[in-house]
Amino acid sequence: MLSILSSLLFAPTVLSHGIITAPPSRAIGSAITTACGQTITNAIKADNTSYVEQLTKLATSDTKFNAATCNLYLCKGLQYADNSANVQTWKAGDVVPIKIWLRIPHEGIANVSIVSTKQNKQVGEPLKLWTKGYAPGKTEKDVPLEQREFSVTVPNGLESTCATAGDCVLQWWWLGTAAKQTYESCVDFKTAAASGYTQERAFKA
Ligand SMILES: *[C@@H]1O[C@H](CO)[C@@H](O)[C@H](O)[C@H]1NC(C)=O
Ligand SMILES: *[C@@H]1O[C@H](CO)[C@@H](O)[C@H](O)[C@H]1NC(C)=O
Ligand SMILES: [Cu+2]
Repeated sequence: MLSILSSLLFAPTVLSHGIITAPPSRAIGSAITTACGQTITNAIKADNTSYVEQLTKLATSDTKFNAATCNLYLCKGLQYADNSANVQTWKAGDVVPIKIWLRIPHEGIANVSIVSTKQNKQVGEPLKLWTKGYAPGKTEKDVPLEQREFSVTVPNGLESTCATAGDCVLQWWWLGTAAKQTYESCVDFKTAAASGYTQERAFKA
């Protein structure tokens, strides 16, 4: 009982917990303030590894928060317009190394997926999926390295869906199941024509 109480009392609330550091992930700018209001911008500025539930709570206190333009459950509301200088260009078969700064672990589930931003819908299967045991322990060192540094392979079939920058993101999504905290971090990318891939396949075959 006492331990439950103290863990509630001392649960970290402000300085939380994870973000993609490579490739460059979405950051704040003027567009998120327009879309989400100053309170959300300030919160992400203070801690860009914070969790979505904290932001949704803060949003209720800001009359400038607009759910129609700010979906906190997609890239934490971070906007393409603030990140158009950081668009990666990938083609099917590319192997993309990803690095995550996981400040404070909360054991749970996670995945890395391509998400179409207009519908906030996953495109295809997750590129990485942890159905349990993601981010265990108390400090970053407790989290297995392969959960923080790994590669994904760009799948086939994104050639038209993700040809235009801003239409798709690679999203890292993590839910601390006991903490009930959701983390999201997004990389903007567009796909290049897949002709090179086809040739390479034909050559190897
Ligand atoms: C997140 O914040 C850290 C400082 O705490 C900074 O070094 C890093 O560039 C920021 N990353 C993004 C994507 O905002
Ligand atoms: C994968 O991540 C998405 C967010 O991008 C989330 O909505 C979905 O529930 C996750 N799926 C699994 C199986 O973890
Ligand atoms: Cu936490």
